[in-house]
Amino acid sequence: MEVLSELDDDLVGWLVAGGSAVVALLSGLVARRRARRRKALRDRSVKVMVVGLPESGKTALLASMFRRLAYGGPDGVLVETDRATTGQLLALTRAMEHRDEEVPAGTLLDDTTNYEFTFLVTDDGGGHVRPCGVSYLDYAGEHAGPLVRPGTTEPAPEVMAAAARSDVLMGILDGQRVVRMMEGQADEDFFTELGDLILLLARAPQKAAHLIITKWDVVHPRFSLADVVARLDLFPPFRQFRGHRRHGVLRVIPVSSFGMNGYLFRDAEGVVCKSGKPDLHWDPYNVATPLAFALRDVMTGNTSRASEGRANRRRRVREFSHFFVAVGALLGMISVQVPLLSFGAVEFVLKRNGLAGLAAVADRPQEVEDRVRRPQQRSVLRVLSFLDRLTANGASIELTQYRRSTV
Ligand SMILES: Nc1nc2c(ncn2[C@@H]2O[C@H](COP(=O)(O)OP(=O)(O)OP(=O)(O)O)[C@@H](O)[C@H]2O)c(=O)[nH]1
Ligand SMILES: [Mg+2]
Repeated sequence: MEVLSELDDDLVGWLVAGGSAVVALLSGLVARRRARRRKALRDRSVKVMVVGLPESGKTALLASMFRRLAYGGPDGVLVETDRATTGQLLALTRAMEHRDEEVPAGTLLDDTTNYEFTFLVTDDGGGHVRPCGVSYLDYAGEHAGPLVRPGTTEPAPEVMAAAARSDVLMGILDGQRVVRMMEGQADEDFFTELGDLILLLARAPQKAAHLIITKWDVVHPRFSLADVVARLDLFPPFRQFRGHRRHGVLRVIPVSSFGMNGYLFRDAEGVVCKSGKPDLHWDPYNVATPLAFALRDVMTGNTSRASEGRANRRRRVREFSHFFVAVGALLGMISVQVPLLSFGAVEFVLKRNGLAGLAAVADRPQEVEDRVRRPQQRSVLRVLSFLDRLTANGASIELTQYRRSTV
């Protein structure tokens, strides 16, 4: 009997130890699963990558976008960054604005910077919510050459990585070179580089793509956007690219960081000058439109992909923009499923009517806002409505529409 009871004690001890090991293992797995779920839903930031050669106007555009979006407006939405980054951006805007300063110089090869912008929304009760953001990489245009033309030298790894993870690719066409193209004097490399850029955009069908024409102040006095698109359309790679079947939208957007009012201009020698007229101020043109379309197009493009096949099929989260998944889940239109074991894929399922809701969020966020209650949900919709208004007032041509109207 004694032997038996000793055995029993051992057995009980062993079972207890084994049991608590199982409990510890399970609770570890559950904790890891929670962390994976949080991670899958945390990234509510749209990643934007501009692709432009040296001198094409990337840094001036960054400064102008910040200027346009940082001061807020009637929607109660503005963008903010941390103190150090705000300091860097204010140095750039001051250089554009101040009569005694020179516009920003070219970005140095090692000065690649990722700018993280957060939307700050003042809610109805006067509180502040930070529902989502945008990241934007600024880098020396020298990296863009090897990025668009593989096989030469390698671009910096951080530039390569940013291009791979971006949700939106914005190819930059330098307005000054566009004018020469329109005059029939495009330089030797113009169409080769344009072809390379288009190829890069074409190879990334999962991303939203825009072509931005910078320095519109030098183009517009002589040529309209329709003129420029009609000319680009004579270039076969461009024509093929815009006719390519895609989920995302494809736009051409003109911007001018100098603005159209003549405050900033180049003199006959090509030196950048600032007007001495006291009532003229730096007033960039259409510079927030690319960013506004970026968020909207990410939502629209991903919604269209999610609608493929049966509505309630499981999809892998990583195949969609993190922003789209996180916003869809926040608004209750998607449910995110995380397996207990860490090697299983994180998936999402569109909820009943989720697709209609997501489509409405992409196209008419205001309509969805009436239905949601939580401040986080309302504020993300407030940002989308704000950007919607920006796009409605901005200049652009959607190329799929263009094809329909001209065929
Ligand atoms: N007319 C006109 N010139 C512009 C505009 N934006 C930029 N520029 C000029 O174009 C030149 C290049 O602008 P940046 O913004 O430095 O170009 P970038 O693409 O950042 O160049 P890198 O940093 O060298 O790759 C500068 O001399 C600017 O003054 C614009 O909207 N209109
Ligand atoms: Mg630069």
